[in-house]
Formats: sequence, structure tokens, C-alpha cells
Amino acid sequence: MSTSATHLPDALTDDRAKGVQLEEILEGVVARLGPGSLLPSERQLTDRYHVARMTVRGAVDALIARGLVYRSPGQGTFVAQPRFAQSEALTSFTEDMRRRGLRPGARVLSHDVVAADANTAIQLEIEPGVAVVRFERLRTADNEPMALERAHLPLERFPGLDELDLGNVSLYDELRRRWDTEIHHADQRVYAVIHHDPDAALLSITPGQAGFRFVRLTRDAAGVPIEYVESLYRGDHYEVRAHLHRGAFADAAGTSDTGGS
Ligand code: 16G
Repeated sequence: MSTSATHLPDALTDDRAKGVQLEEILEGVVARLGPGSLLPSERQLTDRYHVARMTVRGAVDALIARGLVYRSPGQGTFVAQPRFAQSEALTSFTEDMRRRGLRPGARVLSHDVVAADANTAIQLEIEPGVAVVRFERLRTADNEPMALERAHLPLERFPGLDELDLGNVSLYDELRRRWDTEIHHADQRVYAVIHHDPDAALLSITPGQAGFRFVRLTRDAAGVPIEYVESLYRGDHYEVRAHLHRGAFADAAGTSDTGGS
């Protein structure tokens, strides 16, 4: 671990709020240093920039809220691990974590068979009341909680899934291995959520923290729905990335009347 006081600018300018400038400076420090590096102490920053302790604290708090740094009581403030980007590829949690050099885990919180309610039936394109396997798992990376998954799959298509131990296994691997089913494509929606207890406690975060809710419907190559799953992700460890193309929209936009004056 190293501090970076040597790379800090000497002074703040008078044209903008001190707290904002400090936040930018620290953001630069974070970008230069690797995860786990120690940030200059609040004391060092107060002395160097002649600002109130509260101003420094506010800037650091802002970086904590953005998930860039974390405070370790009695030790200082450190650069956090980079966020796990939700990839555009249709990957499993297991694949995602392994690619990042982390050990994926799954703790089963509940696992049963229920009659499909109206929404689940519409999503899975089955009749309401048909048996679905429902399970909830806490997903971890190197033992740290990352997400809660609540999945529904049709029992008829996956007989025995209700009996399978889903602890520390990849669902997608099991579907391939036992039922010769390959996940092919999915539709996914993303919502902003505030995590409350008991979810917050399971995710090891403070109640009231923001996060993501992904609702995914996966299908096989024939387009038949396989899995309807809601996943709650920690907002401090995830970011959602997308690769955007103008593509067909650009052609259409170029020729259409925008309605402007
Ligand atoms: C991801 C999927 C989830 C899927 C799981 C399978 C999102 C939002 N959700 O968490 O739908 O059930 O991967 O992972 O990405 P597994 O094969 O490791 O069990």
C-alpha cells in the first residue's frame, strides 16, 4: 500500500467550490492507484489545502457513496475494488466472476415447488397454476455477497430440479449437463431500487442503500422461455455498461422530420 501525496496539486483555485475540487483531485488519485492503496489522510489534505476538516470529509464521503473508496476505521481511506460491470453478453454469474478471477458462490436461501402465479405464467408462457421450481440464492464473489437471485423455472421441463442441491453450483451448467438445455438469449430490464431489510442484511449492506434490480427472461434457441429471474444487485459493487450503436436509428433520424422549428 502506498499513499499518493506526492502527486497532489499544490493548491486549490478560488473559482469553484473547494469540496468539488477536492473530490476531483481524489478521483484522480483513485484512478492512478490500484485497489487497496491508501489515500492521503484527511489531516494531510486539510493541511495542504487549508480547508476545513468537514470539507475534506464531505469530498471523501462523496467518493465512498460512489463506491470508489472505502473507510477502514483507525486505518484510513482506501481505493475500492473496481465495480463489476454487468456485461452485455448473456453470461452466468459463475462465468462473470471467474472471468474476474473471483471465486463464485451460491447459498440457497429457499427452494420449493409452487403453482405459477399469473405473472410467472405469462412470462414462462405456461398456464397459471402449473408447477414451477422457485428458488432464492445469495450469490457471492470470494465469499462477499453480491446479489440475490429469485428464479422460477418450469418443473415439467426440468424434472428433478426441485431436488437438486443448488448450493455453489452454476444453474446454467446444470441445465446444460442434466437437461441438455442451452441458454440462448434473454430479455432483461434494469430498475433502480433501494435495498431494505431483510435483503440489505443478506447483501451485507446498510438498509437504504441504492442498488439494481434485474428482471431477466431467458430462452432456449427455439425461443421457449426457460428461466424467469429477478436479481437484486448491490449498487456499490456494480455498474451497468452498454455498447451503443447509432445503426438503423441514425438512418431513420437522418431522414425524418424532428418536429422542431
Ligand atoms: C446471472 C443471471 C441469472 C442467472 C444466473 C445463473 C443476471 C442479472 N442474472 O446471475 O438470471 O440465473 O446468472 O448463474 O445476470 P449460474 O449459472 O452461476 O448459477
